[in-house]
This record gives sequence, structure tokens and C-alpha cells, in this order.
Amino acid sequence: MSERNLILAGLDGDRTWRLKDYMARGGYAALKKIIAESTPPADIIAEVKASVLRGRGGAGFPTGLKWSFMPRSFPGAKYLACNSDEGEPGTFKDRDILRYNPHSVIEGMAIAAYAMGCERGYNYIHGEVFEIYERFEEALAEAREAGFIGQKILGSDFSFELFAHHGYGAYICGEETALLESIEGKKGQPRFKPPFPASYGLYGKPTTINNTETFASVPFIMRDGGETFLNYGKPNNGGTKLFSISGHVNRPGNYEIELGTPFSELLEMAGGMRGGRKLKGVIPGGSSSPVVPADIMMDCTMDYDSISKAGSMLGSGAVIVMDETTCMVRALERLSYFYFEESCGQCTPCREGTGWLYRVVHRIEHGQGRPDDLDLLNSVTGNIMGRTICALGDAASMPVQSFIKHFGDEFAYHIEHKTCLVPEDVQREGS
Ligand code: L3W
Ligand code: SF4
Repeated sequence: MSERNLILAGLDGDRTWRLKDYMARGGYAALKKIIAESTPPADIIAEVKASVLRGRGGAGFPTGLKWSFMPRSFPGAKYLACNSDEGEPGTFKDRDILRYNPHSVIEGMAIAAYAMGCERGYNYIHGEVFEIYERFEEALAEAREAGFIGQKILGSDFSFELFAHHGYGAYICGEETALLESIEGKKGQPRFKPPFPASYGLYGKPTTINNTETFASVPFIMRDGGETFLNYGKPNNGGTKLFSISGHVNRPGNYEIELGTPFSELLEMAGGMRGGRKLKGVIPGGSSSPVVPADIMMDCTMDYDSISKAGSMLGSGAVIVMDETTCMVRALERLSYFYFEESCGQCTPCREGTGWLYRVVHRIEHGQGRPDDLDLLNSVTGNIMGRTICALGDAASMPVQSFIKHFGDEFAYHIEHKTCLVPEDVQREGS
């Protein structure tokens, strides 16, 4: 099996992103056809449902179903938002889509806007990636000039204004309701759900938010058909997906593969284990997803169902590979610090709990662990999970629980011997 580029189509060559190159690859053909034939919006949603495209931002929610939640005859504005606030540790796919194929996102959003009757959309781009924001602005100008976005698109009655919105780099602004607050010019803090954005979104109006990769998949679906897309993947897991591979592999980077591809093949595409060392564990879907030990991971295929059966989540597709030189206590200390730092502070279990998690893992790592620290960590995670406004509380807790579950002996060794089970010189070899 090799890479299958639907989303990054045409980019294996000279990586050209301009409108003329996108159109030479069949770009905007789907939008043109929809407008020329006045395709009924319900048919578009049905096609997306048939593709079994699942949200690529982390939750894997069926896209067609999400689109069908938007009220049809709403008297007033409806909005569309693209979540390009990629901030999950390990994830770096959306910036490459925007860098190398920005028009696929614009076309996908225009089709989505037509299907749901949205007149205005925003692409919320992560604050730390300046050149991506500039490139998207350039692509928007090209699309506007060619009549693919703006008023009376291609001479029809359909109008859709699309804008780029540059964030400020806070991880929490990738949570969909915090993203909406941020576009509204407020502090980026999550809202309670329900109500979901489909009924109460941007400025209190019906809003649909999808991830960059989700929108980028839509033109292919509308051009080649939902079933073709579905067949690239496997039942309940339609299409191809980008995986960002980092860690102890020879060729870290983004790989687009068919959902259902064995993990072992993906590892091979990434050049195999660095230095030929042994695989120890994998975080398969970004830092929020539970770690999976090597033996279980080697039996997995890369799709939502298989990874979930292995006790984790496919998430955003950020695969962090760790070899035998990794100290799992140190790895968890890094992750815990991230969530502590990024908690927005609205709810007590998350604001206080993420600090507790970080401080306890930190003291274990630094030789000051106490005999009951593992019980304490489990108890703190139990008091965070399910008791917070957004998923960040759970996202901070799941890595802690899974690292202790699968690599508890390393934590116990640290506490008892005040040092790593993996000797320092071995860790240095791998770093
Ligand atoms: C209307 C209903 N809409 C659900 C919508 C909802 C949302 C989508 C999924 O978190 C996860 C999180 C991270 N009526 C609805 C409805 N919806 N029921 O469907 O909702 P949900 O709550 O399952 O997910 P979420 O809030 O979008 C996303 C995990 O992804 N994650 C995150 C990675 C971060 C990145 C990044 O930096 N790029 O991807 C990784 O695992 O922990 O669990 O739109 O409104 N009845
Ligand atoms: Fe903020 Fe954490 Fe509460 Fe989410 S769970 S709203 S990040 S305090």
C-alpha cells in the first residue's frame, strides 16, 4: 500500500497551489456543476452522508449528519466556520493543506455554504502560523477575482462571503465554541453545549463548524461521488485521511492514506523506526488520545473503529511514535504541562486539576514521588472527567490514565528508586 493523495492531490510534483494549478487538477469543477445545474441542497447533503466522511478535527462526527442539523428555513443569517486552529501537540496537517491546497478548502466551504444556505464564512487560522494566513488570503483573493466566492457566484443567486480570521495561538480556541467567541472579538472561552452551534452559534445564529481537512475532502466527494470516496476507506470510515507522524521514525511528516491501512504500513512509509530501535508505544490521535502499547498498536489499522477498539481515539490523526529510549514519565510530564498551561480556567476541576496532574507527575519525574502518587493521579483524573464545560478536562486526564495503565511499572520505579527505569544515556541516544 502507498500514499493516496485525494486531499493533497497533485502535490507530489512541484507543490503548486495557485488557482490555475488547482483548476488544472479539476478544481472548482464540482462547484461550477452544482451552480450550473442548481443542484438541490438536500442532494449535496445526501452525497456527503453517502461518503461517510467523518470530522477530521478530532471527534470523527459524521459530516453529512452535522450539515443536516442546520435549520433550513431560518429567517436570518447562518454562518459557516472552518477550524484551522490546529494546536494539538503532534498535529501539523491542516497547515499543509492550507499551504499546498488552499483552494480545496475554499471550494469545500463554498459547496457547504450552498448546501446549508450560509451567506458568510470564516476560516479561523492558528495564530502561530503567519505564512499560512497570508497564503490563504492570497488564495481568497484569487477565488474572489474568479467569481467563486462573493456576491452572485458565477452569475447565480448564490452569494457567499468568506474571510480569514487569524487567531492568537491559544489551544482552547480550537474548541468550536471558544473559536466562535474569539471570532466575535471576545475572550476565547468555551460555551456550555447544548445548545450546539447548529442552533446557537456565531452571534447566536445557526452555525456549522468543520475542520480544514473535512472541507478539503468535499470537492472530491461532489466530483467523484460519495460512494467512490467511501470505498477508498472502509465501512463507517470513508475516504483517505492525513496522518501527521512525529517522534522516533526516520521520515516524520504528513502521509495521506486510505482509512483502514495497517499501522505497520504507515510506519514503513515513514521510513520505519529510527536507528532500527524497538517500538514502545504510540499516541495515535494527538496528545489527547490515550497511549497504546506497541504490541496492541501493531495489530491496529488506521481508522476510527480499530483505534477505538484499542482503547484510544483516531482524533486528528497525529501519530506520535515512541521507541524504547523514551522515559514514559518524562513524556507524560511534557503533556501534562501543556494542558495545565492551556486550560482556560473557567471550570474549577480543569483549572485546579490540570495543575495537580502536572505537579504530581513533575515530582515523580524529579525523584520526589510519594508512594500514593499513582492513586492520587487516578483520583484527580476521576474528579476532572465529565465535570467540565469542554473536552480539555478529559483530554488532560486520558493521557495520565493510559500512561499509568500501560506503563505503571515505570512510574512505580521512579517513585521507589528516584530515577528512570530507562537509563539517562539510553534516553540521550534516542533524543
Ligand atoms: C448538533 C447534536 N450538533 C454533536 C456536533 C458538535 C461538534 C461535533 C462533535 O471535540 C474532540 C475532543 C478532543 N446536535 C450534536 C452536534 N454535535 N452532537 O458534532 O462534537 P463533540 O462534542 O464530540 O466534539 P468536539 O467538541 O468538536 C473534538 C479531540 O477532538 N481531539 C482534538 C484535537 C485537536 C485538534 C487540533 O488541534 N486540530 O484536532 C483529539 O482527540 O479532545 O474530544 O461540532 O457541535 N446533538
Ligand atoms: Fe476551560 Fe478547562 Fe473548563 Fe474547558 S474544561 S472550559 S479549558 S477550564
